[in-house]
Amino acid sequence: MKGKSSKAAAVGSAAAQLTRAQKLELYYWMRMTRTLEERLVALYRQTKVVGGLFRSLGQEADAVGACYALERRDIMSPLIRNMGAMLVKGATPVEILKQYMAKGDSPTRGRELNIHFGDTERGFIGQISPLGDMVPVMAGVTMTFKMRGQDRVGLVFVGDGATSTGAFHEGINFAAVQKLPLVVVVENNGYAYSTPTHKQTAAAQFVDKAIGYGVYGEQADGNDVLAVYDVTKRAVDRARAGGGVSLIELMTYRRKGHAEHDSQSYVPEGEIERWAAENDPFDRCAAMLRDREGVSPDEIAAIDARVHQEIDAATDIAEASPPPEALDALIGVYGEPAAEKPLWFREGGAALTEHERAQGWGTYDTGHV
Ligand SMILES: Cc1ncc(C[n+]2csc(CCOP(=O)(O)OP(=O)(O)O)c2C)c(N)n1
Repeated sequence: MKGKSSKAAAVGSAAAQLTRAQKLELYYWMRMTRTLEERLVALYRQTKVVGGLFRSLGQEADAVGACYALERRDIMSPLIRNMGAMLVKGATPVEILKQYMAKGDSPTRGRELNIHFGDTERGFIGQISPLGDMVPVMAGVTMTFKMRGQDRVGLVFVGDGATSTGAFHEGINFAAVQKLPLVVVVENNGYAYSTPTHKQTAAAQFVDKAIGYGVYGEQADGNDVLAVYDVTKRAVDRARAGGGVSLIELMTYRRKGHAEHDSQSYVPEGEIERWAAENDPFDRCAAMLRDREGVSPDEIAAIDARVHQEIDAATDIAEASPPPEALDALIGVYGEPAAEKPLWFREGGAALTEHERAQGWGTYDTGHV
C-alpha cells in the first residue's frame, strides 16, 4: 500500500506463474552462489584471493529471488553479498573467480576486488564502497530511464546498516519525489558488521521507513526464494507501470561474519546454528520443489553435480590466467575524447541533433543553477 508498510503477503500470483523449469533455475542459481562462495573460501585459504571474502551464506534466496524478477534491460546494483544477483544477471563464474584473484584479464584487470565490477550491457553496475551511496546513483540511473522514456527499471540492494546513512535518505527521498522506477531492496540480515540492527536504528522494522518517504513498502521472508521473487516482481511491475518507488525489506540472517576474517565473537551462542537448522534457504527451496513440483532427489543431485563441474572448469581457467602487467595500470585511466559523443540532454532546452532524436533522447531545461 502506498505510504504504508505491510507485512508480507503469502506467496502470491507472480510466483504462482513461475514454471517448474523456472523454479529449478532458481535452485540452480542459489546452488551456484553457495558453491562458488565455498570454492572462493578454499582459494582464500590458499592465499590465492586478494583482499577480503564476503559470504552470503544463509541469504542466497534474496539476491537470486529478487534479481530473477528483472528483465535483461533493467539495471541492478549489488552489494558485496549479492554475488547471486550478478550471476542471475549474467556475470560468469570465470569472471568472478578472476576478479577475486585480481587476475590481469579479470573484468577490472586486477584493479578492484571481489565483485566490484559492472557491465551495463548485462544490466549490473559496479558498486561503490561507501554504504548507501548506490541509492542516489540508482536514482540517477532511473531518472535517465524516465527522461528518455525507456521501459526500464532499476533495483538497488542495501543492507540494514546502509539504511542509516545520509545517502540512503537523500537517494530514496529524491527518487520518491520524482516517482522514479526504482526498487530498493533492504536485506535485513540482523547485523551491520558487528552491530545488531537494534543498535543502529530505533525503527521497529525497516519497512516502516517507507511511510516517511511516501513510497510503497512490503516486507517478505528473505529465506523463501518464491516469496522474495513474488514481492520483488510486484514492485518491479509497479515501477514499470509508472507507480514509482518501492521499499522491500527481506528478513534474513547472515550466518557468516562480515568477511571471512571475522570470528563473529559478538553473536549470541546458538543463534547461527538455529538459523542453519530451521531456516536454510536451500532446505526450504528443496522442500518446495519436492512438495509442489514433484522434483526427485536425483534431479536435485544432478543440478548440484552440474554446478560443481562448471565451477571446477571455471576455477581451472581462472587459476591459469596471468597476473596483471605493471604497465596495464596506464590503460583506461583517461576516456576517449568526448567530442564525437553527443550529450544526452541540451542545457536550456536547446535543439537536439538528428542523432539524439533518433536515439529517443529528450531536452531538459536545467535553468541557470
Ligand atoms: C559509509 C560507510 N561506513 C562504513 C563502511 C564500512 N563497512 C563496510 S560494510 C559495513 C557493514 C554493512 O552492513 P549492512 O549495510 O547491514 O550490510 P551487510 O554487510 O549486513 O550485508 C561497514 C560498516 C562503509 N563501507 N561505508
